[in-house]
Amino acid sequence: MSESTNQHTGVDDTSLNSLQRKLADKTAKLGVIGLGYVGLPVACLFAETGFKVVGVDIQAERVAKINAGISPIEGDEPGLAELLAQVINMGMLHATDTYAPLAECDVITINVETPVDEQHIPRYAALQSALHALGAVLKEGALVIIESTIAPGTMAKLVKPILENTSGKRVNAGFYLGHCPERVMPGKLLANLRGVSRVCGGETPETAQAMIMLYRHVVQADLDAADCVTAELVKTAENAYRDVNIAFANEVALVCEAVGGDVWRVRELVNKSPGRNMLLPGAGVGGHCIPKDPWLLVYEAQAQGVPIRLIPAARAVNESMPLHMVELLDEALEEAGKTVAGARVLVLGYAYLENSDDTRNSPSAVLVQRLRELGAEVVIHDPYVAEYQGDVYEMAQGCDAAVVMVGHGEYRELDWKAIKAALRTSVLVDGRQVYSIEQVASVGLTYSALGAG
Ligand code: SAJ
Repeated sequence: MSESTNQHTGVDDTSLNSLQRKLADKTAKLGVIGLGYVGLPVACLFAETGFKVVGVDIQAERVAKINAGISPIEGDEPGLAELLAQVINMGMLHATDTYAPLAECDVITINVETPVDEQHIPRYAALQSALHALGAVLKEGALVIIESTIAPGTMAKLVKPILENTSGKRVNAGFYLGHCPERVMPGKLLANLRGVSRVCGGETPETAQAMIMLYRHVVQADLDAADCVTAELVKTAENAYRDVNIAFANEVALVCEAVGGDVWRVRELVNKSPGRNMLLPGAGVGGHCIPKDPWLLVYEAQAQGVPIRLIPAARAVNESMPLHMVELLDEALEEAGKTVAGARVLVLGYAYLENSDDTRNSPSAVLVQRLRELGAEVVIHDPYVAEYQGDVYEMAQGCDAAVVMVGHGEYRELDWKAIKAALRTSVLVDGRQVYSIEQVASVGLTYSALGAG
């Protein structure tokens, strides 16, 4: 057996050894498929460290903007626009809407959307399309890394077979394969890519080591070697963990309402107990990953008939919270002699997260739809979402209630005397503990807070 034969696979690792050398001296050519809010910063960071990077995206206008050094990513992403302009001007990054240039790439990451549908089934059309197109041009000995979040089992059952069948190469021989799930957050894309640890799941331990060599150029945090299924499990479990814990806080809030407690005070005192960290109850759970990843985590196990109960139940609790806000509003309006039907309601916050303009899976959308179904007139304000910006005091004019759905900083500074003066009926429903009862009682508002009985 020659010295470069791999004792795990019995395959000559020459290509992996040469790839590792190219990763060490940054002569490896990188490809990034999917130039969205994950792929674009990934491409920029590797280009900044000295790799030649080609980015591929199916949206021609996005490709054109990127090649002009203009970031297509909405929202405030510190440093991204400047970094993109820099790497484009240096000629280290080039974007294209064709896969042909990937034929020269030694490493290709795939960063495309991996949504679940209404029935919580993963929909991998974008991933499958990228894999088929990549397989057709895949270079001998190239390393393919899936960065998108995927259900445990997907690398083995979907990614590997498609790449082998479309490239005619065998994994660990004609190409190498790994999964390094991204851990980015809107508003902190570059900071997270540089500063948050990552799991490098390789088809073989040697592949995982090659991945670590690549990411070490960008990531100043732990890079943990693992196999692919572990990497799939870690990313989906970490977000399911958060979702279940938010659901726990939400259910304690419902208990507090029923028995006359204040969940915010309860949470504060619970968290004084060693090893407790109760999260924040709230008007709902939105965003691009927390509502989706729990379903990816449990998909394969459920398909095999394993009784999975807690994680779906937590999803149901969190999905019910915007509707619970409608119930709180209904009770508060009734106290003021009004009904939801015919009421004019000011919704404060449409983004899914405080101080963000991201509206993906926004709980406010669920609340607004329900209010309209019940015959209310809805006025939406959000200082970060362009279509809902405006003078909140003017928007409060003639409304019967204000409902706080998002804890934007601006809402913590509102002049409630002025809001009360503008409101037709003085009702405030607070879904994010933006106010204290003392603050609002002093201005004579009928105040209803999530989790305060
Ligand atoms: N939320 C609550 N209560 C909480 C925390 C969040 O109701 O205690 C709600 C938020 O209002 C929002 C939703 O949940 O609607 C999601 O909030 P999030 O803070 O989890 O923010 P995300 O969706 O951006 O989650 C990301 C995730 N990061 C990655 O997937 C890489 C998540 O794993 C992180 O834990 C989270 O950021 C974070 O810690 O900020």
